[in-house]
Amino acid sequence: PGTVYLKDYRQPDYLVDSTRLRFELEPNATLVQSRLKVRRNPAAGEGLPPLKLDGVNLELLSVAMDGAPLAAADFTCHDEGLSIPVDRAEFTLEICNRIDPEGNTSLEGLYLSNGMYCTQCEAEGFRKITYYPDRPDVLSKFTATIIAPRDYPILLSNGNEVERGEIDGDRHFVTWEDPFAKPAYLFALVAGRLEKVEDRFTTMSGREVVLQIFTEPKNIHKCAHAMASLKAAMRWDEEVYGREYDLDIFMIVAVDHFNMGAMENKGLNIFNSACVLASPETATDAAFQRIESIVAHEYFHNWSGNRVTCRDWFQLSLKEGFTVFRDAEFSADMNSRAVKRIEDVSMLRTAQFAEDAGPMSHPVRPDSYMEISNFYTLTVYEKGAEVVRMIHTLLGPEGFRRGSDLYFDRHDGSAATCEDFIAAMEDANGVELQQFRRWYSQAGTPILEISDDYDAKQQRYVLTVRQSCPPTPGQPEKQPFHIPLKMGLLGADGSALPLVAEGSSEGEINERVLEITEAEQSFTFENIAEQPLPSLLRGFSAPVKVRYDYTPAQLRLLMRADRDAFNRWDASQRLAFGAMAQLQRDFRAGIALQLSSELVEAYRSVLQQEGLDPALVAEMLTLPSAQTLAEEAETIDAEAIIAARKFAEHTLAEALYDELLATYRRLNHDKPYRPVADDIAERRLKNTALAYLCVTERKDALALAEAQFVAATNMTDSSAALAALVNRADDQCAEAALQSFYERWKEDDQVVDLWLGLQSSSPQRGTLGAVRALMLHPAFELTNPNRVRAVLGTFANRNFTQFHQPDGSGFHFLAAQVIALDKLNPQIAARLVTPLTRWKKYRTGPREAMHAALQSVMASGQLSADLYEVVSKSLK
Ligand code: DPP
Ligand code: ZN
Repeated sequence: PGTVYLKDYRQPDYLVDSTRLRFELEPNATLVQSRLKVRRNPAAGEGLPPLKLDGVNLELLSVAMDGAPLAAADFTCHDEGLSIPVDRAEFTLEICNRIDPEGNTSLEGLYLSNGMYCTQCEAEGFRKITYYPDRPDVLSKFTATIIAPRDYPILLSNGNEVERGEIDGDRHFVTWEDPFAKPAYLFALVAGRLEKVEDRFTTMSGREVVLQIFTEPKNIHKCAHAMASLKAAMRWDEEVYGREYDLDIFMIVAVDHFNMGAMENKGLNIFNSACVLASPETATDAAFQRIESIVAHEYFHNWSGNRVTCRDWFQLSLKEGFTVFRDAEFSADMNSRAVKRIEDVSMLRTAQFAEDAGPMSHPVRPDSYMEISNFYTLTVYEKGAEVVRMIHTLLGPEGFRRGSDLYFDRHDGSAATCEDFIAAMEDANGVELQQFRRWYSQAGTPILEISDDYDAKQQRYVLTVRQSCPPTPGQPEKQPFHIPLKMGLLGADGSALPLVAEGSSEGEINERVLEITEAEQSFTFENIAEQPLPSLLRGFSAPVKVRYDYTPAQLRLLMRADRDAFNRWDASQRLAFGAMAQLQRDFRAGIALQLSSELVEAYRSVLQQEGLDPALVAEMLTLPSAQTLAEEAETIDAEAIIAARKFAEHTLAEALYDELLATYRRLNHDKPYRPVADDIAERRLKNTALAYLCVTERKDALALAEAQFVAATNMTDSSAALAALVNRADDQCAEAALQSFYERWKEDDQVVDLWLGLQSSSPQRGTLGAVRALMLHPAFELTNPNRVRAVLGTFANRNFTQFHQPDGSGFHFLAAQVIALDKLNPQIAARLVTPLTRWKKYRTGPREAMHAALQSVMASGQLSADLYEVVSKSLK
């Protein structure tokens, strides 16, 4: 496969003013007809170059220009599309082709999912439907007529329904017209036997919008939460960004077979069932919150993505980073802000930092790709959102809003770049963000090494910050970043010290954003009456690593007293990190393990401290995951990480048993289920306590889990109890619980996914055997990405203990599955191989075994472009 470079971007030679599509749906032979009004792009240069259309896996039937059929000799048809000679500046092109939705297991283009037709066109799926300039900077007005047998009563596409009727007795049709010009990746079509729930929303200008959610009939009772989330998101976008919805109808469809979480097609969002369907009996708190954020995310794309789209796929973060930032702020406003931030940062630090340090490391705006699907990454999404958040921090909320207003105004109805976004932020605020742009072009996680000096006599405190960034593929040297470092200073009693920068005339302030722009920089604070304790990078104000030598006592003070809830949690993580690092060293040195008493006592204080948000307590009591420890390690010693973590968990559980039990009892009350922040927080702490109690494998602890499992009336409590049993109880007891759970829920796809994932994530010996058995279970399908993620994704990414078995069996098992999957669904195969790509960071032993597993994938035959890119870059 070839490589595409950002530097090679050229404007499209031709524009498509309108696109008329006609589909005759048949499972193996769907007929697609298109009529395109094509015009030479005046901005693209002189002359009339050939018209190039993308097309993959299509059976071409005919092409006509201005009504005249073209003979095969009049144009070129190859594996990736058509090239048609052109002799006029404007013309109508008519194309007819055939496709096979049933045979399409890649889930890109038009395919069948449980008998329902649906589409996924981002990024380059439209070319699997018909020949077209499949690039985001070609915007066109679409009309689509869908013809289907009448046992597909629901026929949907983007925009407004304009016509419907009967055809030859047993078929019917519906025509949809989208008044907004859009690129092909936002096109959508759905056909099936679906039911809907309907609601209404009145926009801020008083227009009424019909809201509809479509599902298979069996899931119709699971739409209420998504509907409520949608309405909340619509209101929020009006209030916070001044953005109003623009069509008269907004539709969501739930689909079982889906590669992504969801897709923001104009007016017709298509969702992975798992990201839209929920009921208290079947969905966990985490699922409720995920649905709220994804429904909002896709809705927010209507402005940040659809009204203003991307010029080319290198600009993907323009819409994704910005929209993730928008949905994160929405979720923070709907729930606990601190906890949302902690969850996002945990994920970023664990998975995005690892990506940024691995062979696929790329800037937020990549310079090149072989297969764009591989760049729907944590870097583009999550780090991209952090970059937008830093702009928000630097400009403040009002300044940021001025910038976003200008951005939407300037670029509405067009395709923009990351550069356009920053320029709008600059112009709206009269500031200059030249150096800040490096966040878009330089890969890697910057490191801040911070030291300080206090002069008691002068009452002067100096903070010195040195920044660096490790080399990444193709970028050996980095220029300094522009980094907002939010910080404060604490006195010995934990009080906030007033900060006055050198020469400042500001009044008393307790928090500052230091702007780091140089490789080394010092900041001086005057009139500091005592030796201060710095609270650094509050709220995780930049996606960087901070190195500062805190003592355990200082960390405990921050945990107890910092005003910034995020940094209280972060201090708990640093303390745990230190303790676990010591355990890992001792394990390797063959010294008997002993857990730092500072950590035990810090956790005890957290459990005893009154008035804390229970969700924050739960987060503070959660040890850094094995994956997080691995990311932080210079060389990953999986065995030592597993041993250290296991020992720390056991020691904490035993030492704090009474406090944990008291916490559990206090929170284990019957309350009608509501997925609201306060209740979610209580359940989270209760179930964290239960998991710890069960780590001891004491009979009375396991009895609590069994009792909760039997009594639970919501999926959060039920699955937490089941997980505690599966992870800790003897096989018989766990098996019985798993069986009864499956019997009860086997008809429910979302619960079955959860059931599969619970088993794949168990750290118990023998899980690989269990995973193999699960793949033979009737519920498992290799063609269903949710099943693959539940069983294989969970095993490889969330079961550090079993995946890293010293004999390498986990690695070879994963390689074999990736090879099989690549034949069916390349996108998912390329995702699944990720854990093996980190082989270079491992200690010798696992390192060679992972490398061999990866080589076996490479040697297995013809790989898809998706998988080839990831594997070949990782073997380099
Ligand atoms: N559907 C994916 C998302 O919303 C890609 N646009 O992030
Ligand atoms: Zn998105």
